[in-house]
Amino acid sequence: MSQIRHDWQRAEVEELFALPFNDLLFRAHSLHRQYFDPNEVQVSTLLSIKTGACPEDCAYCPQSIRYETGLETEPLMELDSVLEQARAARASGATRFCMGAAWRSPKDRDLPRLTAMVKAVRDLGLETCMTLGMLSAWQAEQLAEAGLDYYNHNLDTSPEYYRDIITTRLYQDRLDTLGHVRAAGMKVCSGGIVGMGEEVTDRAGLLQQLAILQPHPESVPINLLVRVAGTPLGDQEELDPIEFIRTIAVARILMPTSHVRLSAGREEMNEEMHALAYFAGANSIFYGEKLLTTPNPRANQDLALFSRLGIRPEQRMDSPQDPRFYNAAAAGPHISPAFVARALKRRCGGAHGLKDAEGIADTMSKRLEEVRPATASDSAAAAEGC
Ligand code: SAM
Ligand code: DTB
Ligand code: SF4
Repeated sequence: MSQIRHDWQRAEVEELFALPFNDLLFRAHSLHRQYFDPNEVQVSTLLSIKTGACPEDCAYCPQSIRYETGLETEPLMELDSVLEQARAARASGATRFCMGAAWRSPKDRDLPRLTAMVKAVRDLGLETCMTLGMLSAWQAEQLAEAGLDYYNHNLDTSPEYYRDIITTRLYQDRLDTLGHVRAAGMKVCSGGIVGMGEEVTDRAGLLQQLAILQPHPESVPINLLVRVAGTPLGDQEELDPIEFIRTIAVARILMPTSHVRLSAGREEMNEEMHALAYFAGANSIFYGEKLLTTPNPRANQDLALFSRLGIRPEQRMDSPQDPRFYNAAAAGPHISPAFVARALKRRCGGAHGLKDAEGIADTMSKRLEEVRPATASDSAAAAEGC
């Protein structure tokens, strides 16, 4: 049976959670080595481009207008200030810059400012990611056209536990946004939060929902709840760290070709727990001293641990300046025609139609299902298109 499955049942996922810890970690780590260099971790930096006063009621979130968290609100940042932060992130070694806004969804009139940010950050040679709330199909297309690489939108928890956490938008609204992102040809970043008082079955339900998406999200952030005073979950009991590591391992098994990101909550994790998470299959982190509004370990702390563990920060391989621009490993487990069409446009000018793109995307995706990591022939196959 293929290791890349989209038909996971909740009961099967629960069985994985119930495995003896060593068996679970062995299985996760073995798969991890088949698809990734186990000594590489991707590093992304986050910036809050619009802070606080969000109308939604997400029970975990310090940025909801409904909770007294003492947060200072800030309107949408100016382009120059965003660029200043992006340059600093690049200088400290980040390869992806993720911009987050405390919105239910962006207004159509915000799009010109947002697309200008995407273009300018891209021009610095950074991969771009945004998380702005729900998107319409048109908004997703605008962002994709500007060159946005990833869109982050989390399912957060299982469909059943969801209603205990958020009442102002539906689970289906989130799935619809992910559909628009995918249809526009962007890579999907979607994960959730653990430690919100959910049961194991909810952690299994969250991961199962992500794993039945076709293709899987290229990036899967696993956040450990940051308990912020003033939010309804401010006094939530701490999650057993072993359960957290199990969640990472199960995510790795269900989505072997995705980057699994050790996201919020790292301030609460010691170095041993970080090391265990990397062994279980985490291969991406948010890097830099702040997440959106809460603290994160300092970059030099992460680098010092990388050095002790022999881990290298992953280098990006899909820059238009890079000869490996078409490297399939960087494009994700599934290459959409829209992704290839945009790549062809940037690389070869407007000489190719969607038909060329469809053929190339198909060949590359098939090869990726068969062989990992991507080989030089992936690049060669794609280069035939030029
Ligand atoms: N407003 C947009 C949205 O909700 O889609 C984008 C920003 S929102 C802060 C992005 C994600 O951050 C949420 O979906 C949630 O998973 C995560 N998050 C927010 N507060 C958190 C907390 N206290 N602990 C862990 N994760 C959190
Ligand atoms: C994600 O999954 N985690 C990040 C990012 N996507 C946007 C956000 C974490 C936020 C933690 C709370 C805060 O700093 O406000
Ligand atoms: Fe708003 Fe996003 Fe926070 Fe929910 S998670 S309250 S949508 S900023």
